[in-house]
Amino acid sequence: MNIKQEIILHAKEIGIDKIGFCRGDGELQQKELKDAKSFIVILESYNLYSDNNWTSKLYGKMSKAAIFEDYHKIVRRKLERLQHFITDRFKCNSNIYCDQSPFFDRSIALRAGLGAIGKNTFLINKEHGTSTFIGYVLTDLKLDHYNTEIHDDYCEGCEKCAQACPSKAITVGKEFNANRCLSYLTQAKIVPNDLKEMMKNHLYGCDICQLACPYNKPSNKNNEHAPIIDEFFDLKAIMSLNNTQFKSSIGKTAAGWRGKKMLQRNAIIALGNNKSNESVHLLNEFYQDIRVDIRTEIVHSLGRIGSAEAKQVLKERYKLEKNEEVRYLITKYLL
Ligand code: B12
Ligand code: SF4
Ligand code: SF4
Repeated sequence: MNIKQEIILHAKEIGIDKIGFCRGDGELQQKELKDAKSFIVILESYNLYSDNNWTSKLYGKMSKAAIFEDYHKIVRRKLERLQHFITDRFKCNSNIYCDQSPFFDRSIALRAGLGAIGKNTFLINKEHGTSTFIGYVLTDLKLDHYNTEIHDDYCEGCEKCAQACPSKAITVGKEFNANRCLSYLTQAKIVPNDLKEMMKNHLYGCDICQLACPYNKPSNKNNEHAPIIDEFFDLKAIMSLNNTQFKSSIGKTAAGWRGKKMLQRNAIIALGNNKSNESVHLLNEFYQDIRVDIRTEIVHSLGRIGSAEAKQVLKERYKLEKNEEVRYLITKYLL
């Protein structure tokens, strides 16, 4: 058995979905690891589908990639096991990476023959579709064979992801516009006012272009990671979360890294997009918040709703608001 075959066999034993190999001896790789030679790349699949039924009108959505244990931890655990194996067996040095790295994960997985890049910018693996996470070991171990990059066009005239994308982040023939992607906006420090409407009720991430892709099917044999949180969240519940509740639930998922306030900001945007009297009522209730940035977002949401009820709430809040900037913002919406 050659080195590669031994590694593949071990990867199977520790439950790695897919494994590929490519050269890792470039300048950047050398900077990261002395005498770096190879990348050992893995895919961890996850399930995009659920049979959740949600009846509440005022709910927000979490990406399916963020309802279980933070994938960085899951992938790193598997990479660590792989790293132990190659260190013991081949006496080599290595580093492990997932997401936070100086490299582009999709390009490395592409080079390692794990799939092709789709119009939605995802790495598409024929067996697992797009719903995979990518991780890799960079090592000074030289391998006998490397995989071949896939050059096939897996999309072949399909444009379903571009048609489904609500923000036109994917437009056929143009570069991906990450600044418009809802996944980016739900994590962005500042969301431009004119893009808030598009965010609809997304609290963290977005799965729409993946759900549109024919390579993803409920019948794919993807990993079912045990959910820690629901895919759907009552917006009122998000606004009422305390720090302990947050840490023991969303805080443990990939949606937790930006903190509680970011999700509450997105819940306020979702209430502003809902435009019902019920959301006006909730926004008024949450206005008691001591955090100025939260009150500012509530003013934006009420202003965007713009109904007689929303304006009435703004007028009443104006009388009590002490912060000059928030008062000024209210007057702008009441003009
Ligand atoms: C910044 C970032 C984002 C940004 C921007 C994403 C983007 N598409 O550029 C935002 C916040 C929007 C984002 C969102 C998401 N992300 Co993200 N993100 C990253 C991160 C940290 C860097 C990516 C980056 O800057 N890419 C710049 C582009 C230019 O380079 P690239 O990623 O290598 O891919 C391009 C090149 O390979 C090039 N290319 C090379 N060869 C070829 C050949 C052909 C034929 C073609 C057409 C293109 C091509 O095209 C690729 C696509 O643009 C990576 C981790 C990492 N370190 O790489 C994760 C990563 C890309 N994200 C990931 C995930 C899971 C997500 C989300 C699904 C999370 C969610 N549920 O909301 C969404 C999906 C949104 C989307 N449609 O991409 C996974 C993707 C896994 C996969 N199977 O593809 C990664 C790889 C993290 C990981 N390690 O698993 N993400
Ligand atoms: S994640 Fe959502 S917003 Fe981003 S490209 Fe895909 S469909 Fe468009
Ligand atoms: S939806 Fe169609 S065009 Fe988009 S990535 Fe999937 S196969 Fe390619």
